[in-house]
Amino acid sequence: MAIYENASEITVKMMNLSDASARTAASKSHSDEDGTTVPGGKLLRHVAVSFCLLCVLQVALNISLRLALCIEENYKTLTEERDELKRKLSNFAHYSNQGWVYFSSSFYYISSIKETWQDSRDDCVRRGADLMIINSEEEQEFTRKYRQIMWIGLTDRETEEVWKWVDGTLLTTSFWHSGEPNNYEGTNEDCVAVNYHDYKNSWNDLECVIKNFWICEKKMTL
Ligand SMILES: [Ca+2]
Ligand SMILES: [Ca+2]
Ligand SMILES: [Ca+2]
Repeated sequence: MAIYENASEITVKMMNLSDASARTAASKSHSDEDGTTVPGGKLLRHVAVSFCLLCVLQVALNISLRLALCIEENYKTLTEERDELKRKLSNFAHYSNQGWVYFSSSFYYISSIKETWQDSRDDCVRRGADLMIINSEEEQEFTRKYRQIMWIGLTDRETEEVWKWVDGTLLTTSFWHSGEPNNYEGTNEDCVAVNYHDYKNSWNDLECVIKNFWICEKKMTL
Protein backbone atom coordinates (compact mmCIF):
# COMPACT_ATOMS: atom_id res chain seq x y z
CA MET A 1 0.00 0.00 0.00
CA ALA A 2 2.88 2.28 0.82
CA ILE A 3 4.24 1.73 -2.68
CA TYR A 4 0.91 2.65 -4.29
CA GLU A 5 0.69 5.79 -2.15
CA ASN A 6 4.20 6.80 -3.26
CA ALA A 7 3.37 6.04 -6.87
CA SER A 8 0.30 8.26 -6.62
CA GLU A 9 2.43 11.01 -5.07
CA ILE A 10 4.91 10.68 -7.91
CA THR A 11 2.09 10.94 -10.45
CA VAL A 12 0.76 14.11 -8.78
CA LYS A 13 4.26 15.63 -8.71
CA MET A 14 4.79 14.76 -12.38
CA MET A 15 1.49 16.40 -13.24
CA ASN A 16 2.51 19.53 -11.33
CA LEU A 17 5.85 19.56 -13.14
CA SER A 18 4.06 19.23 -16.43
CA ASP A 19 1.82 22.23 -15.60
CA ALA A 20 4.80 24.27 -14.56
CA SER A 21 6.57 23.41 -17.77
CA ALA A 22 3.49 24.38 -19.73
CA ARG A 23 3.30 27.78 -17.91
CA THR A 24 7.00 28.35 -18.54
CA ALA A 25 6.49 27.57 -22.23
CA ALA A 26 3.52 29.93 -22.36
CA SER A 27 5.50 32.58 -20.58
CA LYS A 28 8.43 32.08 -22.98
CA SER A 29 6.08 32.40 -25.92
CA HIS A 30 4.80 35.73 -24.50
CA SER A 31 8.32 36.80 -24.01
CA ASP A 32 9.05 35.92 -27.61
CA GLU A 33 6.12 38.06 -28.71
CA ASP A 34 7.55 40.98 -26.77
CA GLY A 35 10.93 40.15 -28.20
CA THR A 36 9.70 40.84 -31.72
CA THR A 37 8.16 44.26 -30.78
CA VAL A 38 10.90 45.58 -28.45
CA PRO A 39 13.57 46.17 -31.17
CA GLY A 40 10.98 48.14 -33.26
CA GLY A 41 10.11 50.35 -30.26
CA LYS A 42 13.75 51.04 -29.61
CA LEU A 43 14.21 52.13 -33.21
CA LEU A 44 11.23 54.48 -32.95
CA ARG A 45 12.60 55.94 -29.74
CA HIS A 46 16.00 56.43 -31.39
CA VAL A 47 14.38 58.15 -34.35
CA ALA A 48 12.31 60.38 -32.05
CA VAL A 49 15.33 61.31 -29.92
CA SER A 50 17.42 62.00 -33.03
CA PHE A 51 14.66 64.17 -34.45
CA CYS A 52 14.44 66.16 -31.22
CA LEU A 53 18.21 66.58 -31.20
CA LEU A 54 18.09 67.81 -34.79
CA CYS A 55 15.37 70.32 -33.84
CA VAL A 56 17.46 71.54 -30.90
CA LEU A 57 20.50 71.82 -33.17
CA GLN A 58 18.45 73.75 -35.75
CA VAL A 59 17.21 76.18 -33.10
CA ALA A 60 20.73 76.58 -31.72
CA LEU A 61 22.04 77.20 -35.23
CA ASN A 62 19.33 79.79 -35.93
CA ILE A 63 20.09 81.60 -32.67
CA SER A 64 23.82 81.51 -33.41
CA LEU A 65 23.30 82.90 -36.92
CA ARG A 66 21.02 85.66 -35.63
CA LEU A 67 23.55 86.54 -32.93
CA ALA A 68 26.35 86.57 -35.48
CA LEU A 69 24.32 88.86 -37.80
CA CYS A 70 23.36 91.08 -34.88
CA ILE A 71 26.97 91.38 -33.74
CA GLU A 72 28.09 92.13 -37.30
CA GLU A 73 25.42 94.84 -37.70
CA ASN A 74 26.26 96.38 -34.32
CA TYR A 75 29.94 96.33 -35.20
CA LYS A 76 29.21 97.99 -38.54
CA THR A 77 27.07 100.67 -36.85
CA LEU A 78 29.71 101.27 -34.20
CA THR A 79 32.42 101.51 -36.85
CA GLU A 80 30.36 104.01 -38.85
CA GLU A 81 29.60 106.06 -35.73
CA ARG A 82 33.26 106.03 -34.76
CA ASP A 83 34.30 107.18 -38.25
CA GLU A 84 31.63 109.92 -38.22
CA LEU A 85 32.80 111.09 -34.78
CA LYS A 86 36.43 111.08 -35.94
CA ARG A 87 35.45 113.12 -39.01
CA LYS A 88 33.56 115.63 -36.85
CA LEU A 89 36.39 115.91 -34.33
CA SER A 90 38.80 116.44 -37.20
CA ASN A 91 36.53 119.20 -38.57
CA PHE A 92 36.25 120.78 -35.12
CA ALA A 93 40.04 120.77 -34.79
CA HIS A 94 40.42 122.17 -38.33
CA TYR A 95 38.00 125.11 -37.86
CA SER A 96 39.27 125.87 -34.34
CA ASN A 97 42.86 125.99 -35.61
CA GLN A 98 41.79 128.34 -38.43
CA GLY A 99 40.52 130.85 -35.86
CA TRP A 100 36.79 130.08 -36.21
CA VAL A 101 34.57 130.66 -33.18
CA TYR A 102 32.10 127.99 -32.06
CA PHE A 103 28.67 129.14 -30.90
CA SER A 104 25.22 127.54 -30.86
CA SER A 105 25.95 124.55 -33.14
CA SER A 106 27.93 126.54 -35.71
CA PHE A 107 31.45 127.79 -36.39
CA TYR A 108 31.81 131.44 -37.41
CA TYR A 109 34.63 133.17 -39.20
CA ILE A 110 35.00 136.94 -39.17
CA SER A 111 37.18 138.30 -41.95
CA SER A 112 40.09 140.62 -41.25
CA ILE A 113 39.81 142.36 -44.64
CA LYS A 114 36.94 143.97 -46.56
CA GLU A 115 35.37 142.68 -49.77
CA THR A 116 32.23 143.03 -51.89
CA TRP A 117 29.27 140.86 -50.91
CA GLN A 118 29.94 138.32 -53.72
CA ASP A 119 33.70 138.09 -53.05
CA SER A 120 32.92 137.68 -49.36
CA ARG A 121 30.53 134.87 -50.14
CA ASP A 122 33.04 133.19 -52.46
CA ASP A 123 35.60 133.25 -49.66
CA CYS A 124 33.18 131.55 -47.26
CA VAL A 125 32.39 128.87 -49.86
CA ARG A 126 36.12 128.25 -50.40
CA ARG A 127 36.36 127.66 -46.66
CA GLY A 128 33.62 125.00 -46.79
CA ALA A 129 30.97 127.37 -45.43
CA ASP A 130 28.74 130.25 -46.58
CA LEU A 131 27.83 133.73 -45.42
CA MET A 132 26.03 133.68 -42.08
CA ILE A 133 22.33 132.89 -41.92
CA ILE A 134 20.73 134.43 -38.84
CA ASN A 135 18.13 131.96 -37.60
CA SER A 136 17.61 133.22 -34.06
CA GLU A 137 17.83 136.14 -31.68
CA GLU A 138 20.88 134.47 -30.11
CA GLU A 139 22.69 134.52 -33.45
CA GLN A 140 21.66 138.14 -34.00
CA GLU A 141 23.06 139.07 -30.55
CA PHE A 142 26.23 137.14 -31.37
CA THR A 143 26.91 139.37 -34.41
CA ARG A 144 26.53 142.59 -32.42
CA LYS A 145 29.41 141.92 -30.04
CA TYR A 146 31.96 142.23 -32.89
CA ARG A 147 30.92 145.86 -33.42
CA GLN A 148 31.81 145.68 -37.12
CA ILE A 149 29.78 146.26 -40.27
CA MET A 150 29.75 142.72 -41.69
CA TRP A 151 28.08 141.13 -44.70
CA ILE A 152 25.61 138.35 -43.91
CA GLY A 153 24.03 135.83 -46.29
CA LEU A 154 20.86 137.77 -47.13
CA THR A 155 20.02 139.34 -50.50
CA ASP A 156 17.18 140.41 -52.80
CA ARG A 157 19.33 140.31 -55.95
CA GLU A 158 17.01 137.81 -57.68
CA THR A 159 13.75 139.67 -57.08
CA GLU A 160 13.54 143.12 -55.53
CA GLU A 161 12.11 143.02 -52.00
CA VAL A 162 12.04 139.22 -51.92
CA TRP A 163 14.73 138.61 -49.33
CA LYS A 164 16.37 135.21 -49.46
CA TRP A 165 19.13 133.59 -47.45
CA VAL A 166 22.07 132.01 -49.27
CA ASP A 167 20.59 128.53 -48.72
CA GLY A 168 17.53 129.59 -50.75
CA THR A 169 15.13 129.96 -47.82
CA LEU A 170 12.90 133.00 -47.59
CA LEU A 171 13.41 135.51 -44.80
CA THR A 172 10.97 134.99 -41.94
CA THR A 173 12.43 136.45 -38.74
CA SER A 174 14.16 139.76 -39.47
CA PHE A 175 16.18 142.34 -37.54
CA TRP A 176 16.00 145.38 -39.86
CA HIS A 177 17.12 148.65 -38.39
CA SER A 178 14.46 151.35 -38.30
CA GLY A 179 13.73 152.58 -41.84
CA GLU A 180 15.53 149.63 -43.51
CA PRO A 181 15.56 148.16 -46.08
CA ASN A 182 15.38 151.36 -48.05
CA ASN A 183 17.42 151.27 -51.32
CA TYR A 184 18.96 154.46 -49.92
CA GLU A 185 18.39 157.50 -52.11
CA GLY A 186 17.31 155.36 -55.03
CA THR A 187 20.44 153.19 -55.08
CA ASN A 188 20.20 149.47 -55.74
CA GLU A 189 20.74 148.06 -52.28
CA ASP A 190 20.41 144.29 -52.60
CA CYS A 191 22.84 142.91 -50.00
CA VAL A 192 22.54 142.96 -46.23
CA ALA A 193 25.05 143.75 -43.51
CA VAL A 194 24.79 143.78 -39.74
CA ASN A 195 25.41 147.51 -39.42
CA TYR A 196 23.96 149.34 -36.44
CA HIS A 197 25.45 147.16 -33.72
CA ASP A 198 24.27 149.43 -30.91
CA TYR A 199 20.75 148.29 -31.70
CA LYS A 200 19.13 144.90 -31.44
CA ASN A 201 17.68 145.52 -34.91
CA SER A 202 20.91 146.16 -36.74
CA TRP A 203 20.41 145.16 -40.38
CA ASN A 204 20.92 147.47 -43.31
CA ASP A 205 20.60 146.84 -47.04
CA LEU A 206 23.62 148.17 -48.92
CA GLU A 207 24.90 148.12 -52.48
CA CYS A 208 26.54 144.73 -53.05
CA VAL A 209 29.67 146.32 -54.55
CA ILE A 210 30.55 148.09 -51.31
CA LYS A 211 33.46 146.45 -49.48
CA ASN A 212 32.79 145.28 -45.93
CA PHE A 213 34.04 142.73 -43.45
CA TRP A 214 32.01 139.54 -43.58
CA ILE A 215 30.98 136.66 -41.36
CA CYS A 216 30.90 133.04 -42.54
CA GLU A 217 28.95 130.27 -40.85
CA LYS A 218 29.54 126.55 -40.88
CA LYS A 219 26.89 124.48 -39.13
CA MET A 220 28.37 121.70 -37.06
CA THR A 221 27.01 119.49 -34.31
CA LEU A 222 28.62 116.65 -32.37
CA1 LIG B 1 22.67 130.31 -38.59
CA1 LIG C 1 17.03 145.76 -52.93
CA1 LIG D 1 19.84 150.57 -46.65
